[in-house]
Amino acid sequence: ARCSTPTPVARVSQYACQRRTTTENNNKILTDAFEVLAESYELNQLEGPCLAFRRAASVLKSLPWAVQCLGATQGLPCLGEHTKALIEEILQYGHSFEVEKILSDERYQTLKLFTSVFGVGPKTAEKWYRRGLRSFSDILAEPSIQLNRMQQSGFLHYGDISRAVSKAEARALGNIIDEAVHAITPDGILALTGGFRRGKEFGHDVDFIVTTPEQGKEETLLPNIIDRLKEQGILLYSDYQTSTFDISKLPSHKFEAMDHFAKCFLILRLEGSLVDRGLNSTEGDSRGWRAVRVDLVSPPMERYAYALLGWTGSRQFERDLRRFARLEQHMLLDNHALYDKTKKEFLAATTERDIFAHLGLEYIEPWQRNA
Ligand code: TTP
Ligand code: MN
Ligand code: MN
Ligand code: MN
Repeated sequence: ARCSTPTPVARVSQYACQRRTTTENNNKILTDAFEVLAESYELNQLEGPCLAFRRAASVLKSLPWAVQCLGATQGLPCLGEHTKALIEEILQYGHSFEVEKILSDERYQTLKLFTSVFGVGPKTAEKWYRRGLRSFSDILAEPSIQLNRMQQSGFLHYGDISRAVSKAEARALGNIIDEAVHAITPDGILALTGGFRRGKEFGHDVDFIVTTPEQGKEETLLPNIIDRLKEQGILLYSDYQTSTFDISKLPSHKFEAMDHFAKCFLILRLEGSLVDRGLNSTEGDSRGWRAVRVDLVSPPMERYAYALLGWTGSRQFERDLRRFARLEQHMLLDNHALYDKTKKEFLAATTERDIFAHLGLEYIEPWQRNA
């Protein structure tokens, strides 16, 4: 097929942190296909090919135009032979045989189902699959399986927490957390982060940063918030992790490792009219609440900018910020700090703009980080 290649604009960077990616995706058919492959590799714990497909998807997400012929992808970074073959196949037939095969694969379907439960990762899913388990009822009926507390809550609230959270619901939760923070400390600071800060309409959870300007006081903030939510009767699950933050440590280049700030993974009961009861009606359930996943992280104030940048995402944007820092600037970046290996010093920052400037990057707004 012939098609005109778009007039070459500026070179597209291989780093997501040098691209502007809004929530508008002009190449969803292609990126959805790449993401199925990435997911399949991830479920099989093959990190390399998984990342290759995530990178390819991320590049196409940043394009202000739809790819209509293979020629149009010429000069784009991160697209290998495999991805190009997929693009060609999808442009020609509307779908990919390889992707369809994965989607109908029993192992893929089962691992995806199992990992959709809060607290179940690829390793646990794999273990259950190898034992011949194929459904939730198989798992729940298996006496030798000991679910941990997180997984128990995951099953208990499965219907609610696998349903997308809306912006309005995120706002309502923001009000609840804001009220709690300020009741505990009047000068407390609350910031929405994660996907909703990037302007997404829906999320799988709601992420907040909470802190206070008083040095050290942030340490007790989360336990106090949790107590308060419990007293209000809206705490359905809480996994609180104390800070293991060590200021003398160099930033970790490994992105997938969790950061060391105090944080908690919660399930909250959200009351009120915002709940879409339509989806519950088949259960004959007219309850006026839903369960929602909420993440809170509490960095010390002097690390606020790094924590905000790290928790705003997207994951691909974060990966590339770190990769860019390491490979292009000889610096180490993580959620806590930025270290210049040439100067052998940590670089302080009070805003995200400071960090982009340290890295020699143009500032990218949160809503342009949907890489
Ligand atoms: P998520 O909430 O997983 O993702 P999201 O908000 O981008 O998308 P969704 O709508 O599906 O919720 O993570 C938000 C960011 O937080 C992500 O960039 C990774 C970061 N993060 C850390 O840096 N450290 C952590 O320990 C965790 C749990 C998340
Ligand atoms: Mn989130
Ligand atoms: Mn997510
Ligand atoms: Mn989260």
